[in-house]
Amino acid sequence: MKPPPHRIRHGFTLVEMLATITIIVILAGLVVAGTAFVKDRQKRATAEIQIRLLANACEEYKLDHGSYPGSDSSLNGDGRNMTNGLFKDLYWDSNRDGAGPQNDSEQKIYISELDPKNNKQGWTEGRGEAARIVDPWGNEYRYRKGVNAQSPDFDLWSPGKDGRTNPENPKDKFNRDDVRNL
Ligand SMILES: [Ca+2]
Repeated sequence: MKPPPHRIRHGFTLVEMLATITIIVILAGLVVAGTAFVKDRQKRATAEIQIRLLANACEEYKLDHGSYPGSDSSLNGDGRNMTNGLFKDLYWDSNRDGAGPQNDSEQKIYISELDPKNNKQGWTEGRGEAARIVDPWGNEYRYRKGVNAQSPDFDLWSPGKDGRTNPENPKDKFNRDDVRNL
């Protein structure tokens, strides 16, 4: 007499499948969140380095010209739309004759890495003399030449991941992720 056939289980039950899928989804979520966190940390570190490069160049510019880059209109304000002026003073055309770095023997280049054609830092946006300097999140750096005309200092910062900043109110929540020169 033949023994009764054993029931052989093939594959998973529905509950096992659902449990497995749930675990995979949770693990994938953790990986994505961790990767985003690491990328954000890297962007902050890059912004700190770029701000240091720009700030050092501003100091060098002041040694040569007696004042920091930018016109007096860069006093006060929220620091918006100032990086094209910085770009021109530090790379393109510090004596403002429009000739550009390649055509001007008197042009002093303060940061050669600002060359838009060799954008290894990924921080120039736009071509030629119209270029602006952007942070690792793609937002323009903010710059203002001190708090008032008597102040010899300057502010240079990134609005951070949220792209927003409020220099008039240091306690504003938008300032929490800003990256500043120290
Ligand atoms: Ca911010």
